[in-house]
Amino acid sequence: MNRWQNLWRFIPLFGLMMLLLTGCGDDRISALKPRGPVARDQLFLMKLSLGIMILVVVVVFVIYIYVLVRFRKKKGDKDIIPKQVEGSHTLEIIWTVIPIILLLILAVPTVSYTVKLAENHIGDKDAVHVKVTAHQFWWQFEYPELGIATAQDLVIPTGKKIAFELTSADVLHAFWVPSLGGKQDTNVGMTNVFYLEADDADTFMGKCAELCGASHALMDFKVVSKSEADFNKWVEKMKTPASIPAEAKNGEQVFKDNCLSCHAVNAQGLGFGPNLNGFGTREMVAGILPHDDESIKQWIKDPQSVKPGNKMPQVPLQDNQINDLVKYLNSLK
Ligand code: HEC
Ligand SMILES: [Cu+2]
Repeated sequence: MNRWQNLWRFIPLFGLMMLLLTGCGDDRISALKPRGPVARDQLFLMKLSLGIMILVVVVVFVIYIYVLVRFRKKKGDKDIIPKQVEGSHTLEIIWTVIPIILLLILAVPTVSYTVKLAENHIGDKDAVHVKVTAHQFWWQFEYPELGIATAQDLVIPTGKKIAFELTSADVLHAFWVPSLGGKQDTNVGMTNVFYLEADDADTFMGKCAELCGASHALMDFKVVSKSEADFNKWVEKMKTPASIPAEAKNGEQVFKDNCLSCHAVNAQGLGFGPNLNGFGTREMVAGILPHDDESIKQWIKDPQSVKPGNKMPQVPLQDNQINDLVKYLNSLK
């Protein structure tokens, strides 16, 4: 068996790796399964450029193989050099004009979509304005016109343009929700603008797409799209102070003594850490752990073991204080 035959045997392995490593198939985080108009436009551009490239490769290879076969050295051919052709106007025009046409087909939609997708919709009466601030390693979302702020779960209405204004509090990050489109960098001292839109109600996964430190790979967030009515209900809820049940009162005190310096728990407070208003309804804890009591305890006991290098300190607490905190945090709805 020769070298090449050995290589063929790896093809199924490469195929499998491609499927696994690209995360194919999850339509809550796939640019190939668009769930909104921006992602659809971007997928169209990908298909268009891929299509043109495949066309060029196929045509070149067909001509190449045809020439190899048609003009190969035949039995009896003497070692002669074929007739040399120099300067053919027809051929030169053909191979200049065809690429120009292909580039135009590619360039016109690409440039027009690039301009369209960078439109600034802040201030449109039909758009929702969201200010995104990326932090090592969490996401802060403010809705200036609605008077609310939240973190980790970005809640949006379906069928409306979400006009983003993006910046960073520390280093370069990038905001990416593959199902809805993107991505967009967040830079310190600068604001970038773009918009996204979701077709239907679902939860999409978001990622930081720019290496930003030890826990970059854990800097996940969620985009929760709701019907307009449900979104409005959510906004009202966020503005109404949570009613803390009696069994969570101890926890509230522990929180005030140890955590309030960094975490706001009101409608639009911003602090060193995420605003925890509405924390009880978040899909995840710290963006990556499943939302349950065990995860909350694990996070409070040792945040660094969950997200190495994050900025939340380990606060020395008794187990019963942590249990009280869990009750309190879950009552923030
Ligand atoms: C010095 C500031 C600071 C203090 C004090 C602090 N935290 Fe944090 N906390 C943070 C930061 C920063 C994060 C974001 C970490 C990340 O995800 O990178 C965070 C994240 C969290 C999260 C996850 C938020 C989410 O949306 O999933 C919870 C829950 C939390 N803290 C609870 C607490 C509790 C309870 C206390 C008090 C015992 C506390 N924190 C004290 C800074 C602080
Ligand atoms: Cu990041």
